[in-house]
Amino acid sequence: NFPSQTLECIFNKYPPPKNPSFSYGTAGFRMNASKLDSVMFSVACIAIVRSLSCLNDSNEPQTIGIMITASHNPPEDNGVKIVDPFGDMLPQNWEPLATQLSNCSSYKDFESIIKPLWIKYSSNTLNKPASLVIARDTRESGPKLLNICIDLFDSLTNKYITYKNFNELTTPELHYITRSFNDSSFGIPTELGYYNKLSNSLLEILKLNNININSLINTTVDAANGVGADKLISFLKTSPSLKSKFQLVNSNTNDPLALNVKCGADFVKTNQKLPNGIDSKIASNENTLCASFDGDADRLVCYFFDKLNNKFILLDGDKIAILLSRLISFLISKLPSNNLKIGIIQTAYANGASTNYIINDLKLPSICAKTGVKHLHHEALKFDIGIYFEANGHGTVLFSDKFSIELKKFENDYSSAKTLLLLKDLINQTVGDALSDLLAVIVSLSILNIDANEWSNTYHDLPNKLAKVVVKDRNMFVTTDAERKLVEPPIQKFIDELVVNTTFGRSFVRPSGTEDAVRVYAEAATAEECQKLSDEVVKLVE
Ligand code: 16G
Ligand code: ZN
Repeated sequence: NFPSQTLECIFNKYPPPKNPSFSYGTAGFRMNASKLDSVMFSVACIAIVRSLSCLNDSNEPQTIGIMITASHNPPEDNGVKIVDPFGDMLPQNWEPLATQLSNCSSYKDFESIIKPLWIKYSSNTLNKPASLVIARDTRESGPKLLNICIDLFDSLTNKYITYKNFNELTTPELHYITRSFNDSSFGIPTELGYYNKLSNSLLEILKLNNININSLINTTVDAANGVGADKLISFLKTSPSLKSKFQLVNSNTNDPLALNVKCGADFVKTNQKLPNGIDSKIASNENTLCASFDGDADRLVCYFFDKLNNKFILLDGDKIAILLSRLISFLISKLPSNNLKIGIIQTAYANGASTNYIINDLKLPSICAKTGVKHLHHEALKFDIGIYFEANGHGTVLFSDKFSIELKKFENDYSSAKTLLLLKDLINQTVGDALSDLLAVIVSLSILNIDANEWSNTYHDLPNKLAKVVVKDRNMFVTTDAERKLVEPPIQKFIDELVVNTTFGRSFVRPSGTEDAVRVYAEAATAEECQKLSDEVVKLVE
């Protein structure tokens, strides 16, 4: 029961390059869009097999998602990743299969790998079809790449597969929809279902805490000229009462070449400056917060311009994690004692000042995970409330089943318990989500009764620098201790010596998972010391 002829026909329609060397990395496959045709076919096949391998209680294949995006990369790139039934990433032990299949240069090789798996898994499903959902961001190459998957899906009959094509979605919307297909208690698997879940929980939280919509901070959103722009507009159409609180800039999705150019979360975080379209006058308005999404709207950074000191102030993923933690700690403090485990998960890139604040002021456990959302997500699942953010703005808060059970005991007597339960609906439980995180930030400021300036003063970032070093072979760089220490090449003891001689010094070296380069992070008490440490570690790496 293996559709050999159909697969061979489509394989040959989108043949792989001569010596393929693709790799399913931190963010799936990602590269120049012109090279992705054969990869799309492989991914579609893996997604089918993955669906056949994940059965629900009735032994039916669960729904798997395929998202076509290259996030904050330049307009000419694209990429694709697979979303698992619960809305999380493809498990790591499936990644080698994805890599292996994409690197088959003949159909014969391809079939020799996929056929045994396809047959093995479909025999458990009593021949029920695989189930898939697929979407893309606004990139110019998106429709063509998506059609390669559709070409395959339509060539296979209903016996093999059922699927739904959502065309344009943000990455977090597709994660939400994938999960909702498999778990109806999570949500209605449509865009409208997603918008309603966000706005219903938001409006209910406001009502419960006696907050008038007009008193919320005004937000100017830079949508990176990406899919987040179209979706913010759609969201506000479904919740008109919120419309006046949002201003949208960089929303030109008709010009594919404008995507992520001089705007968006990555640009703002990397350059520590305002994006095109937001000048210092707008950004220094009192009671205004600026926010940037990235190209697929799974990352958020906030910021404003401090007119008094003529300074750009960034509120990055670390600051967002701390704000949400403050809100959660505040709400929990109003409840009778409970034994919910709260933890904050960061990566080595988290500013040392934020980690100190977590440990010394919030008195919460701080965990360091490897870079990449899947690693943080995995650690966050170990807590009843797991708050995870990368400094670059990708993150969310995961609430466990025990959290819901415990808080339901208090929900009739304590509005803070009810608010916490509603936060579980407001904050996307599957993956980082710029829109959902932004709403959570706005609510947090309002409930904690602080403005952006007070938020930024929670702690002060240590000066830091991220350098990129192009080396002969980045695979020679092997790390341990959540990427904070190098095992190979043997230069860690020299890095340690430099760090010890720097006030509040910290530095680490890790190979990039998305680019052919090595990254060097340095942090110190002053900008001068930081620059010196960075230069010296870079020299060791070169
Ligand atoms: C990917 C990751 C992002 C991480 C970045 C690091 C996901 C969905 N995306 O874009 O979270 O920060 O890689 O890139 O996990 P690097 O390895 O090149 O430094
Ligand atoms: Zn992204």
